Amino acid sequence: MRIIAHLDMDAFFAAVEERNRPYLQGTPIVVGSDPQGGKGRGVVSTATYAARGYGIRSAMPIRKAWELSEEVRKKGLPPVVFISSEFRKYSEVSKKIVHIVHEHLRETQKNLFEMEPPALERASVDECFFDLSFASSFKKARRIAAVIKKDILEREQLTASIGIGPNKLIAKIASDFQKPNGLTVVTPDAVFDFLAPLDVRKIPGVGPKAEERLRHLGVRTVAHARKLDEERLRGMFGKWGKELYLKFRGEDDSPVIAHAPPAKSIGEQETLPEDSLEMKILLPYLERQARNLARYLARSGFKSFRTIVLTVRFADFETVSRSRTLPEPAVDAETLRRNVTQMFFPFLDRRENPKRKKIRLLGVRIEKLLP
Ligand code: TTP
Ligand code: MG
Repeated sequence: MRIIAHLDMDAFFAAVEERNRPYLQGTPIVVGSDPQGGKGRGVVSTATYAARGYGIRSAMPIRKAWELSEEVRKKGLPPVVFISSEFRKYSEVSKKIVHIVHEHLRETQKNLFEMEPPALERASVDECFFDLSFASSFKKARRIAAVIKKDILEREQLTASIGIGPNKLIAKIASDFQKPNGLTVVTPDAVFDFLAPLDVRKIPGVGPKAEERLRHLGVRTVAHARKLDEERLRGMFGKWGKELYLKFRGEDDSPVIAHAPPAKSIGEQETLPEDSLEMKILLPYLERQARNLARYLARSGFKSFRTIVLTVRFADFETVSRSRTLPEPAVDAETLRRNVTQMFFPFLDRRENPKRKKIRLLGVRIEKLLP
């Protein structure tokens, strides 16, 4: 029997900022780009649960969050504190959390069996899957998860939500089920009923488009969706239809991959304060991104890169990426800067920009990283 856990930190970036500033305890906090008094152009990364009470959500335009905050301020409620995101800081905390989980798994397992350390897979900056099958019962697995949560709270003053189920799919949905600070266990015999009332959007992979198409057929919940047979789903979604058919029934046999391959690419992107088509304004952004990436590369476990990807988003949101693979691996900021600049020039004229549209966002990524 497999027992899989999924851990996801609560309001992660915002929770880290709140923890670091005890005087903000309980105040609504939004982490994201600078709202610039309601003129900012970026988006919300995340918000504390207090700020979510105002209707603020991840990926919402920062300007909208500002407006919501102004509205509540007029009603006499505490306004939102806006903080700029600092990814490196959260990434450091993320490492500590993973370390705590690892420690527990090693410890618990040693007490039980003296076996190899169990599998832990980092799924994103604030979530990981780990295999608790060695506990051999869901009851014991729950106890281990509770201890991990308690330890994260004591050592990092942060809350996590954990879901436990017979596979990754159920564990992931379960961790989201009682957020924040939740612990939800779904035993194999409970899987079918657990999923039935959920909105189809709760199934990982079902995004707004798939939701829309299902809604067209009057399908909202997983129970509804089970009325569609495999054939029908394949007709609608192609190969993915079969996977969906299984997911609606809570079936998933994907493994927890202990050593997820290290990031194959690193990148930065920025929304400009104002749309522009002026080289003088645009180039410094790319140059800074190139410098940052080269610096980051030097500190990561990687030594060199071979492929450079430039992303340009125009004012009308059309987004174009161009990549270039170098004849041999490079290491330095100067090579990166030179290539990015060359790749960028065609966007200033007819070659890549026949309508001479202004540019809204610029990004640089490096790939084919070598250790
Ligand atoms: P999530 O785990 O999706 O969100 P969360 O941890 O803030 O809140 P919760 O899990 O309690 O619902 O994402 C983890 C972090 O990733 C989040 O803190 C900030 C970042 N993030 C973005 O930058 N943009 C986004 O659109 C999302 C969803 C997350
Ligand atoms: Mg989270």
